[in-house]
Amino acid sequence: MNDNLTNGNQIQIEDDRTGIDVQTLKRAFSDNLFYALGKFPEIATKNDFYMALAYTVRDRLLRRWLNSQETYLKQDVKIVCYFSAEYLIGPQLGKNLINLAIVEQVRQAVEECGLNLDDLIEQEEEPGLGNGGLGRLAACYMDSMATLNIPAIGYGIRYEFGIFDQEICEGWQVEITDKWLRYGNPWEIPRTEATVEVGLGGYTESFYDENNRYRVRWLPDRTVKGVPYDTPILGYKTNTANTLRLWKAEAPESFNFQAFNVGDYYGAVNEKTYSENITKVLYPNDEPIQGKQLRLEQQFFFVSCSLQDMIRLHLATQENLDNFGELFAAQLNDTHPSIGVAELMRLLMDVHDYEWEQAWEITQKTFAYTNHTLLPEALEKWSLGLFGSLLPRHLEIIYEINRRFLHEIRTHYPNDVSKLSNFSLIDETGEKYVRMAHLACVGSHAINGVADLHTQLLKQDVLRGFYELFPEKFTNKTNGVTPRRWIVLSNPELTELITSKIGDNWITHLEELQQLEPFADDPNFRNAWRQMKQQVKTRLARRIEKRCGITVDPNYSLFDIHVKRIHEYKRQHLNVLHIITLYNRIKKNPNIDIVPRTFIFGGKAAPSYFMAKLIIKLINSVGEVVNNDPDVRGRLKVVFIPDYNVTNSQPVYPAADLSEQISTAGKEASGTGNMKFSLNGALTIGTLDGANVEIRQQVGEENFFLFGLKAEEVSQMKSQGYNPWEFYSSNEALREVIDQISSGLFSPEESNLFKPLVDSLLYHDEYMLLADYQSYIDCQDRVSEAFRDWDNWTRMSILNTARMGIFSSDRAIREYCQDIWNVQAVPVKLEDYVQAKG
Ligand code: CR1
Repeated sequence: MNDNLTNGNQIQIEDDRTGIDVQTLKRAFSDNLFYALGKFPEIATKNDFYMALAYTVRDRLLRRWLNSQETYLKQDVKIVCYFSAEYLIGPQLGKNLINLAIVEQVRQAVEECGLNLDDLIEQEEEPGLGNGGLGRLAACYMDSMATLNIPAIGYGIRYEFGIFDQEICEGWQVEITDKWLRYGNPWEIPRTEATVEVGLGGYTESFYDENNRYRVRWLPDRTVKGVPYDTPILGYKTNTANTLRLWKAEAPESFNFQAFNVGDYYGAVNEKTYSENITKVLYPNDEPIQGKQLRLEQQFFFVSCSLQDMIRLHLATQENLDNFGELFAAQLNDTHPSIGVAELMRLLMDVHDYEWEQAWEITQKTFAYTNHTLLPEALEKWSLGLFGSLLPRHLEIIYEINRRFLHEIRTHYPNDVSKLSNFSLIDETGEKYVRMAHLACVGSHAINGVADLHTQLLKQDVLRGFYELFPEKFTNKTNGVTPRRWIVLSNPELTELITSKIGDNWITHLEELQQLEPFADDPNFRNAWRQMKQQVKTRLARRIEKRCGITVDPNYSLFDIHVKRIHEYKRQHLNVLHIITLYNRIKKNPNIDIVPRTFIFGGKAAPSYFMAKLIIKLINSVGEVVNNDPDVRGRLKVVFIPDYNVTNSQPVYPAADLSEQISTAGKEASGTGNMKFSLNGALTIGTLDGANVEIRQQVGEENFFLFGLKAEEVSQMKSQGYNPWEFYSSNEALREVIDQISSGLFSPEESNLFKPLVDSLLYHDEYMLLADYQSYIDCQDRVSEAFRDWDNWTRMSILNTARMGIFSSDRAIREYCQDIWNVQAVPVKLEDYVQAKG
């Protein structure tokens, strides 16, 4: 062994930590159990075994990780910095085994130790550091960037408590604190040496520096330490391992000695708690929370930590920050990190002596902004009072950005004063607010939506003015999902079937799924496909039995699945109206010939979102009646899978026959679950909303079940004065369903339970359920008819998978690299830190 620790290239690491043959893996596993966990097999818990295996796998990532960081540092490469307040990376063990290509060896190694790999994989508690689509998208993008050898850092927040765990009690959602760090997190490494400080509050003062230049400094009244925790993100069968760097807030000193000296012991400890609160908990809302100081503190905290970190990295090899924007591309994942625009300006001017013009140029060159929502209530804004008291210097900078921007507006539209208030970064229509989307738009060189329709609507509507002003900044980047997690890991049966026909190149070149198309006409392949589907449906059926105690039939019943956050615009309750409609048909004619269906729901409701929680209760109440009515004879089953998260979603997508994507047109920015389903061979019933539009184009309209109003019809009908009551009173089946809900048929103990929901449908129906009801029912009838023809259904299912290749996150990342980031792939060579044994 060479002990030279001074020269990085010479460091040697035990090859028990890198070897990937079964015997070495076995030895390493026992070693980790003993030395890292202090256990031997006889007294080890399942979690000890999981941890020992996780450490064994982590060891095998580290060389690639260190090599990647070293490569980036040495070569002045441009690095993507993804700024996201949320990451839903899901469980890491299974994914890393696949990316390292050591699944089979590890399976055998643990088997020889008397353990089962799938059990150990299931043991992992996922980091639920996000709410839904936006956080999961960030995780898919991290995976694709590593797989494509794109240098990248994901910056975010290490919430101590992620999204709450959901339990269902008597049909209601109950929230349980997510203590995901309880048993330790084997995937992260704290990098305390890279700790930074972040200021908050206080005031600013101006002064003249030694060169007699006018300067401003910020004198915060609090500082918080940001400690980075790094997780390696390895690409698929490549040496690139990028970093997910999440910041934890800590008090600057573990004790405020001054306070201690004067005897205020509790006050001192209190301050520590106060600082650490910043990264304590994820806001469990999938739309922004207005006016919560802690939320703004979270956003500023992680953005400031990250920008300081980037500047430190930059100055390690560069003389100054002039070329900062040439070496970093910072992507703002929604407006949550958009305070970064003002913070980079501050760091450049107040800390690094840049003049406004140059600082602004660097800032705009560095940032780009992705919008993820069209819901007007979801546009982030902060009241001036709150903003100014927390970030006084940033407010000044925003005023100056605004002054200069509005000057341009005046020149551009000399005769239109209304433009000023429309464009202003400050909303002055009532109480005054900082408009974060406006800040993101002016501070970025590129702005994008996440599906064709969404980008169009941004241009026409939400960001219309900005589009008129700088059309060249706008592009569309349709979302994508990673085939590694969403096919290879989640659906081994499908993976094997596809690979048996077209090889395995599709895993990194998803367009190659096209080669499956001819097999859609091959009866043998269709048979194999159908059997595969049956197998994964059986797998899910067993879970449902175990988890919910409900028996469902994977053989003849159509699995009709609706999983996503619970939200009125996503219209889970429209699905319920269909279930009740079918139930009524059976009640009227118990011998009716009906296609059996299993309705599967899953998703969390924001804890303060009353209507969403009532929808969960409605689903479960309807299930209670339908599942237990002897007339139904098991032909309809309703299941609510509790605690929908990445882990629990993985067995769900593969088992779907039908994917419910039924949001009100114009409301869902893209959707990504829609892609996961169709890639796994589900057919979609959907509106022309978000990426559904493009999915339908790809798979062909004959292989997609379309219904409902189009986005422009929705706005038209709204502007003409939509009256849901007309639909209610003129449609008998609909009226019956609504009346049953309001009469308490599904809530015998409390007949008024669902009144708020019924009233909101009858008197407002913001999301047009009643207008779309008949079209939805008719479409569902077509689905049932189509399902009777199993052979043709299977054909359509194959064609869905075969034609979905463009929805890979690899494709999306390539587009970001070319059109927005101007970043190239940098292959990483595996440096030989380790001397092979023997
Ligand atoms: C959108 O609602 C989209 C994801 C990822 C969500 C969903 O349609 O697929 O973003 N938006 O782009 C969101 O979470 C906070 O906003």
